[in-house]
Amino acid sequence: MTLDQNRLRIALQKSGRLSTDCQQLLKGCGVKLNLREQRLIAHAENMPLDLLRVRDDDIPGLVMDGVVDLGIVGENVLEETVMERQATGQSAEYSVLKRLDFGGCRLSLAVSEEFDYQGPKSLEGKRIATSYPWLLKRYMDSQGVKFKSVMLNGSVEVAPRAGLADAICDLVSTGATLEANGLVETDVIYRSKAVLIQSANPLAANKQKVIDKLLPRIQGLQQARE
Ligand code: PRT
Ligand code: ZN
Repeated sequence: MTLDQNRLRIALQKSGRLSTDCQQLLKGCGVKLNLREQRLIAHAENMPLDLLRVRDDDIPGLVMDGVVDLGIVGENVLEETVMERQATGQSAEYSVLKRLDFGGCRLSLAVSEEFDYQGPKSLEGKRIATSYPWLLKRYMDSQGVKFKSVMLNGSVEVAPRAGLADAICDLVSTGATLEANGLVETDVIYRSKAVLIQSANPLAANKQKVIDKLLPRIQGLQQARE
């Protein structure tokens, strides 16, 4: 199966915290999907729409490079990708079609319970483990604090205990993970929700029609949930 240029292409997280909500959203919009196969691409049965199911980290780039028309991704991943791409001279254009009502979380600094934290200045020259080096740098720059970032794509919360870092900058929702690791949340540096984004490339009229049908339905679903 390949992507058909005449069908609206949407990139979604294949499996993870956003995937169930994304599937529910499409289902609620009346999109009939055949997701039983663990395939990269899924066709909608009742409208000209295809899903590309990938890792969430790949979604902003696929939209910005115009490989897909739309994508659903956390603002945290989106904003991090924008900063990284801008810094490396790649295009980082897109537009937000809709902020969604799921995937809520915050990106926060946290230190161990024993750390005598007196504000961001306490982290001057310290090592901070994170998967979001650009968002972290923007915040620390705004506070005028120099630090060393330790890039980890997983197990960020164990970094202080393992002696890899003095603090962490990680996503938090309930706070249970921080607590279980003896960490205390100190600064919220970014608040995030899932967003529906669109490529900056001009869209064919037949694809725009599909979007015009979906958007009011998403609006209606969200209103009903409020
Ligand atoms: O495989 P793939 O790369 O697609 O997935 P992933 O593992 O990178 O991402 P995933 O599925 O964990 O998260 C996808 C998106 O969900 C994130 O980018 C956020 O936008 C959003 N989201 C919402 C969260 C959380 N809440 C969240 N709590 N993403 C991660 N977490 C993690 C956090 O990193 C920490 O490990 O959950 C833990 C903390 O949770 P609490 O409840 O203990 O505070
Ligand atoms: Zn990811």
